[in-house]
Amino acid sequence: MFEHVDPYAGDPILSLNEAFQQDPRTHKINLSIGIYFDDAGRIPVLQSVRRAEQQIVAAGGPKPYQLIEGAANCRSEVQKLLLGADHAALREGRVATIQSIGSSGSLRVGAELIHRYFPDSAVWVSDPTWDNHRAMFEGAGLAVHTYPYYDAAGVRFDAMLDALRAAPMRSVVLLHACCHNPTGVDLTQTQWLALIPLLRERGLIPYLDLAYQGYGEGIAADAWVPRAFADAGLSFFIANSFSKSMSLYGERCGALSVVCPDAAQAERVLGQLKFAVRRIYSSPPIFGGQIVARVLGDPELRAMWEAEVGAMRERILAMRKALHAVLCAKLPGRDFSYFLTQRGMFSYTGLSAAQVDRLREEFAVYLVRSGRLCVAGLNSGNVEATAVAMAAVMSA
Ligand code: KET
Repeated sequence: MFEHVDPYAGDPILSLNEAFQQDPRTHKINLSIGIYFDDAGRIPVLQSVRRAEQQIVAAGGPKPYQLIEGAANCRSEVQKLLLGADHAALREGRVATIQSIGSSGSLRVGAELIHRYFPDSAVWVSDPTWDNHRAMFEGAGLAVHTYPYYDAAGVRFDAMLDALRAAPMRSVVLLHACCHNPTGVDLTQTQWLALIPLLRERGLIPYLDLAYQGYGEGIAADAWVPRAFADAGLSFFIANSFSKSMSLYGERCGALSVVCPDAAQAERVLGQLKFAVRRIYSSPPIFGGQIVARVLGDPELRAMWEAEVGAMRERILAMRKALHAVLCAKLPGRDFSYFLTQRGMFSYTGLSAAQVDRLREEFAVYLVRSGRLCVAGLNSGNVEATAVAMAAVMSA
């Protein structure tokens, strides 16, 4: 019956994380998947989240189906989080938001809408990008191309603009709103502001992915791009995630927002997002959305959360410095300053796939084969060993 079914080739990130779990070596170090671990190597439960969970459990109540579009309190908190509480787009009711299954579910639902209503549009993703972007849009039936983004010399902004200028009108442009995955290198604000007129003139459809809010500079600062786009009057999609920012990975909570020209269009867009959701997974889970709504909406929990995200960001910065210091000591004369300047969870090390394989096989240090290293997996107990192993494969 199923002999013609192909074996699954595995996923470059998730399969590697599974291989790590099965590795019997006790000194193994997981720098593969984009998950924040604390200094003891555990996935933290944030205090703000724990308090919200306790309140929800104490309130009790039945578990009906969630609305197709998710909970109203969660959706409105998401809008305020992204655009700021008093943004004109919110007052004018022209943002369509659904609570979804992580930002992955959000990205995919947005892709469904694009496929249906912009059937001739292809998607342009950065080279490189998060591996799953291509798969997700192709899975929704869209063609996916790349625009130049980054090489060893840095962001290829002029080449990026040239490619986008040459893309057909109404092409979809996937952009990382902060903490670019995998490079850790974002456009500067000046570059973003130079991109906006091009997006507008070419009638391109910006699709922002905001998965690492709070890991760059701060909660509000990391929402600078969607706010700049909205201020400029662009219409755009934005998928955002609470996996990393609230350490809620397995609760699968994120959202998709579409900033529209007016309220009537936003209402139709929301309707078609609901239509897409109903046909794929019917409605989102309740619990994660209620945690998010409480943490964002309760002033005390909100302040606690922002402080906790700040501490995670600071710890990553400390690990960047520690890794940089040991590598500079081991391999003097080489430039490792990129560890200090790259932002967010990841460092793009420039290590080859062969070097990454050697790190895993010989030293039990796991990186993604693109050379992406999750700095948030480093801690005071493993950073030295990581640097020693990296120095060994780099000097071979
Ligand atoms: N966008 C980006 C840029 C991203 O890195 C991830 C996850 C997601 C979206 C999806 O997150 P969600 O939990 O669906 O809201 N990235 C990490 C995990 C993964 O690959 O699924 C990673 O890059 O390791």
